[in-house]
Amino acid sequence: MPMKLYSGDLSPYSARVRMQIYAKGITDIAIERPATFGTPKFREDFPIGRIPVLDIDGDMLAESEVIAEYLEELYPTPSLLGASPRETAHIRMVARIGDIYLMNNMFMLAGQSYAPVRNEGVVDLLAGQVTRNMKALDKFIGKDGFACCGRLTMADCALVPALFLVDGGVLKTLGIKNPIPPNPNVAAYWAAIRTNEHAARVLAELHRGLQERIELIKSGAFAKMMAGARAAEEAARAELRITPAG
Ligand SMILES: N[C@@H](CCC(=O)N[C@@H](CS)C(=O)NCC(=O)O)C(=O)O
Repeated sequence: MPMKLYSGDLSPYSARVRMQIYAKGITDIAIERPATFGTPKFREDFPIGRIPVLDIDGDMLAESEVIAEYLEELYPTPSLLGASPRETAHIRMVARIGDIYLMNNMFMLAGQSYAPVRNEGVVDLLAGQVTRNMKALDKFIGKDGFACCGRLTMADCALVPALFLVDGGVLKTLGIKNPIPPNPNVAAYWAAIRTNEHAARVLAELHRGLQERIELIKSGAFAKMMAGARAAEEAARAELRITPAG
C-alpha cells in the first residue's frame, strides 16, 4: 500500500517534508490533512498529537526530521544530503538551526500572538532566542542562493518554512523587530531561495494555509478551536506541581 503523509498547508514542519518530497520527485506518497487534527481523537491515534505523520501501511511515524531522514534512505536519488560525511553533517546542522532554533521558538511565539492574555516574559525569552539564532544562521548560510553545498538540500527544506514563519505577521503582532533584514546573508538567501520551484510551491501552500486561518479567525471558529486546546493544556498544567501530598 502506498504511504500517506498527514500534513497541513500552514504546518511548517509538514511543509519541510513536502518540500523534500517535491524536490525528490516522489509521486507515490499521498498528502492529506487528517480529518481529526486538533481533536482528542487525533491525539489518541497519534500520541505526539502533531503533524506531520507518515503512515507506512498503518505504521505511524512522527517527527519531521525523522520522517525526512527515513525518506532520504528510502529514496536516495536525487540526494538532498552531502557528497561526503562532513557535508552531510553540515547540512544537518543548518537544518537543525531551522527546526530547533527558529521554527520551534516561532511556533511557540505564534501561540502568544493569539493568547487572550499575553505573557511578555515568554515573548521576550522566545523572540530573544530567534534573534540570537538568526545571527548564528547568518554565519553558516550559503552565499549562492542555497543553504549549503550550492544546491538544494535538506537544510533548505527546513529553512524555507522557518523563514516564512519569522517573516510572517507573528513577530509584528508581538511588537518584535524582524531579525531577517539585519542579517545580510540570511536576507540574500531568503530573497534567492523563493525563486526555486520547490520552495515556491511550499510557500504558496503556506500562504494558502494562512489565508484559511485568517478566514477561521474572522468567523470565530479559530477562537473556539483554541479554547478547546487551552482547556486541555490547563488540565495538564494542573497536574504539574509537586504538592505536599507528593
Ligand atoms: N517536532 C515536531 C513538531 C510538529 C508540530 O509541532 N506540528 C504542529 C503543526 S506545525 C502541530 O501539529 N501542532 C498541534 C499541537 O501542538 O497540538 C516535528 O518536527 O514534526
